[in-house]
Amino acid sequence: ATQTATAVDSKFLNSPWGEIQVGKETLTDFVFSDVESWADAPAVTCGASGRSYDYGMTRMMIERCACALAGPLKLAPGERLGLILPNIPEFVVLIHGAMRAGLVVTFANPLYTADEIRRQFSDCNVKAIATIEMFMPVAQEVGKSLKDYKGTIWVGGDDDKTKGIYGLKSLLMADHEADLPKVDCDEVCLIPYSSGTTGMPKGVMLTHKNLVSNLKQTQCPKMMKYEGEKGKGDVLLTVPPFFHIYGFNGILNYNLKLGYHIVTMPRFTPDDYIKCLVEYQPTTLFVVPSLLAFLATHPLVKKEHLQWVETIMVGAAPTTDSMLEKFLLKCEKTKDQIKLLQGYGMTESSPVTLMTPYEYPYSKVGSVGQLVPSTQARVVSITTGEMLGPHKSGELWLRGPQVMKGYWNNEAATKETVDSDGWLHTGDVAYYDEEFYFYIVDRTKELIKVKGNQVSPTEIENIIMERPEVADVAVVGVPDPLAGEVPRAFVVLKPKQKLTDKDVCDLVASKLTRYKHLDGGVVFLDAIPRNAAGKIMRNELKVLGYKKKP
Ligand code: 4UV
Repeated sequence: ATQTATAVDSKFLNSPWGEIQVGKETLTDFVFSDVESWADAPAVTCGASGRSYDYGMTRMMIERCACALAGPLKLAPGERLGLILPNIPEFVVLIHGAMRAGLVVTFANPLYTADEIRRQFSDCNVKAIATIEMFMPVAQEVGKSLKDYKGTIWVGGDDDKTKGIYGLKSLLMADHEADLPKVDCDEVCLIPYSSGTTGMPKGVMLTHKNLVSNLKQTQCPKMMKYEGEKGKGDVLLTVPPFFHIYGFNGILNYNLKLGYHIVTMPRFTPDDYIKCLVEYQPTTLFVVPSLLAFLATHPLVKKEHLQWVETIMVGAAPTTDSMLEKFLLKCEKTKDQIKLLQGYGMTESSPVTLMTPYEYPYSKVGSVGQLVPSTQARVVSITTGEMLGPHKSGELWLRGPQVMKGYWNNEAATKETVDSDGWLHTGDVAYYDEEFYFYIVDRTKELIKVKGNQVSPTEIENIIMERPEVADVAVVGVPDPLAGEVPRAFVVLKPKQKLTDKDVCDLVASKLTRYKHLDGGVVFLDAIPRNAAGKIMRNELKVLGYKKKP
């Protein structure tokens, strides 16, 4: 049975799933509100080392962490903590400890270069960093360049007060006196970075209310029927990073709230992943399309490895019907035996706005689902600005309590992205059918998605423009069977200048993390197509780029 009833007028669509009660809880209080019911059950286990904390212990460590951040580290409410962490159990302790202390967290990909992390952490005034041994040199280097820096928290290491280093274990062991603040749900607690529709990555200000609303929306009993399932011993094996909004709110908090046992992997390798499948027998997998492709097609993955899986959620980039079919074939299971869910989201919307309901009609497998509760949509003609009817593609606009407060320190970008009526202009092209299922078909924004990771063309273009030989440059995404998309640079050289494609690729590789490298190659052109306003005509380049092999 599909839900079809929805209030539609000519201006916008409402969620067919009604409304949620937007609460006043902080994120940490909400996520752990049922913890007494499963205090002894495992909460987070590191799939690599076996290090594990149960729910009661996790909650206690969060409280102690909050006191330590306010006590010895002297971080005041509203100040920023930067995380440079892979997926490890202590991620939960640090991020919720910080939020419990009224701090604002920003997280970075640990594989970012020092430049990339410094740019983000100085932009939002990070005052302390938490990391593991492998990234201590980067953290210390970045920390030195930050104003009023208060210290580095070393997960798995010891104190070295002369260098401003605090071992997490000793912070948690000592009793710190601290008056923890009463945190208001309208306060910002997280600033993840997103390039949005254009330009460099920007800080996305998310409040407790934004993030809690989104958990309530995605766990709405009517839409998801999760009520009776909580705490029944489900196991989640997860790879998507907690330093991205999908990993943090869509996966980590989502499954902690349900009392699931979360198995983390600090690093993905096929062998380690399969070992974890066998050892932990997960009932639930939350993946990005490239990981789904691995499960569906990699010869090392056998149906026995997936025999416990009941639910699989795919999000953060487009997937195809045929990949979902291949996955079912690999499992040798029918659509009735495995729940295949898809979600569509954005950092700017905490992240989920569309999701396939529990009673999923599998004939709609190419759909990213319906509006989650308390969410409204418009599909707007790109040429006329009018609201479009079913089966007509236009820009997707969304509104709801999960939409960000705005971009940090960037009013112009905020105004361009969230209009005065509260509509988030997604920069994605979508249509909906008669039953109000949505289909994402294209992107008008510049963003490139490599294995679900955001790549800002502007960031790469700025680096290439630094070369004196270069007159103009544009970067676009080109399709890739494994990664979804990869960046390709179109370069115009100044007269009589020489530069090889290898020079350009090496330059980008020396400044940016691996997935931002120019795996789509370099194409030299006489001119970059630009419109009258000087804006790069990216679609034209895409058409050109798809035809020309580098
Ligand atoms: O800002 P961001 O990096 O955010 C995300 C968040 C994704 C999700 C998806 C499902 C969940 O359940 C969840 O918790 C989080 O990716 O990138 C936003 C852009 O990524 C593309 C689209 O262009 C967004 O504007 N995108 C995200 N999900 C999908 C997608 C999808 N299912 N299909 C196609 N494109």
